[in-house]
Parts: sequence; structure tokens; C-alpha cells
Amino acid sequence: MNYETIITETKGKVILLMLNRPDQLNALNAELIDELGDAIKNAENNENISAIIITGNDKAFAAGADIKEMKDKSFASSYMENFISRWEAITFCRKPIIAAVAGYALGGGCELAMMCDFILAAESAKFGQPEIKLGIIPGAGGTQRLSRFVGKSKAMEMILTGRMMDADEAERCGLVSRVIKDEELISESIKTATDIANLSSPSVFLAKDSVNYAYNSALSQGVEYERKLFYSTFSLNDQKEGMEAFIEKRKPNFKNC
Ligand code: DAK
Repeated sequence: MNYETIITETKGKVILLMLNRPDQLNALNAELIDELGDAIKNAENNENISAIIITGNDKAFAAGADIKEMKDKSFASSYMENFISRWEAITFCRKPIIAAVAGYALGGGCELAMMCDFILAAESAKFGQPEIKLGIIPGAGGTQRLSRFVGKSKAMEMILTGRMMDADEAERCGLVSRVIKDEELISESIKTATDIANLSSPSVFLAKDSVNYAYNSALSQGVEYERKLFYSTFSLNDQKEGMEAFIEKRKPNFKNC
């Protein structure tokens, strides 16, 4: 598939989706969001792909929604056209999605990264929700997801002041899972995605589903939900293979069934 605003590259069972509007620091316009959504849907439907990486370039993951495109919108137009609600499409993908972030991840860029399953950050990464400086507030989950990642105090400070945090601070407060040297970000992300892709896909999907459930339920409901999913893994051939392989001291050969 040929896209104008993203580049796709397949590495074994992993697909890299690279945001590609470098002159605009990968500002997220409608075309890019449409193409990204389409690429994710195609990856989800492609049985040869087991994990997805979303990344940008050295300078920017994405510096936010495209301000030039947004500037003249009215309440009525954005409400009636359900402005950029398509962004949420990414959260419906069952395959694991890693955000590999170098440079700026601001506003909608930070929100996009937070919609992924986890964030690997290059040392150069900078995260922020600077919408307040534009006279608006975050609109793609920033107030909700950042608060859950980093807690109320830091989320409030970031959102009310618009200040950025660097990769080390982002790791300390739990926004990113790991900080990686800039030059190793892509290779390490591909390695991590490949490690996941080589596991039993049904188990990976169930694990992702169960972690996500934690964000939408009380603890007791979540634990109950997890237990049922756990029982269900015993219906998989991959469960037998995984446990037999452990006992026979060999690598498992998962068949995703
Ligand atoms: N939109 C459009 N263009 C952008 C941009 C953006 N967000 N960020 C950068 N650019 C463009 C610049 O205009 C410039 O273009 P030219 O002038 O060369 O044509 C080019 O990228 C290079 O930028 P700078 O010259 O500014 O580069 P610097 O290195 O000096 O500064 C910067 C880098 C990242 C600090 C600066 O560009 C910056 O502050 N950018 C804006 C960051 C920002 O405010 N982001 C938040 C945008 S609001 C929603 C979903 C999402 C959203 C809302 C609702 N729904 C689902 C309802 C999201 C909203 C936002 O993200």
C-alpha cells in the first residue's frame, strides 16, 4: 500500500509504521491519521504480522495535531464532523503496538504514543501536553491517560503549564517503559517487537486485553476477568507446547492456536 504521510516497512513478523511529515515535525493532519488507521487495520488483518511499531524520525515522533489544519475550526464543525475521533481506532487493535519515540512527542503526539501498548523512548525524547499554550486543552485522551500513567500531581503540572519532560523523567514517572540510546531505538524496538511476535499470539492478545481491562474496571472485577482469561489459555495447543518445551529444556514452537 502506498501512503503519502507514512512509510511502512516489514521486518519478519513486525511492521514499522513511520510517520513521515518531517518538514512539519510529523504534525498529525487528517490525512496522516487516516493513513495510520488504515495501515493499522491492514496490519491487524495480515496474518503474517504479529506486532506493530509506530515511530517518527530523530527530531519528532509527532509535535501534535496539525495546528494549521485546526486553526479555523468552530465548535459546530468539529462536533458535527466528529473531528479526529478516528484517532481512537488504534486502541481497538488487538495486536501489540509499541511507540518508539525520539524527539518531540507533544499534544496529540504524546496522546498517540500513550494509546500504544507501551512506549520505548530514545534519550532525545521529549513529552508534553502544551495545548494550554494554544488556548485549548488536550482532546485525544491526554488528561485521562497521562493522569493514569504519571499520577495527578505531575499530570496536572504538565497539562496546566504545558512544560515538557525529558526521557529520564518520563521513565522515572512510568510514562515510558525504557530509555534507549538514540542510535539504538529502532533496532531495539524491532528486537522487542520480534520477541513478542515469536510468542503465542493468542496468549499475547489475551494478556494485552487483560492489562487493558485494569484501566476500565475495579480491582476485584479485573482479577476475576484475568482469572477467566487465564483458564482459557489451557484450551490452547500453545499452552501444552510451552509447558512441554520448558520441561524438555527446549525452545517452544508456538503455532498460534
Ligand atoms: N502543527 C502544525 N505545524 C507544526 C506543528 C503542529 N503541531 N509543530 C511544528 N510545526 C511546524 C512549524 O510550524 C514549522 O513549520 P514551517 O514554519 O517551517 O512551515 C515546522 O513544523 C518546524 O517547527 P519549528 O520551526 O517550530 O521547530 P522548532 O524546533 O523551533 O520547535 C517545537 C519545535 C516542537 C517546540 C515547536 O514546533 C512547537 O511548539 N510546536 C507545536 C507543539 C504543540 O503545541 N503541539 C500541540 C498541538 S495541539 C483531538 C485529538 C488531538 C488533539 C486534539 C483533539 N480529538 C480526537 C478531538 C491534539 C491537539 C494538539 O496536539
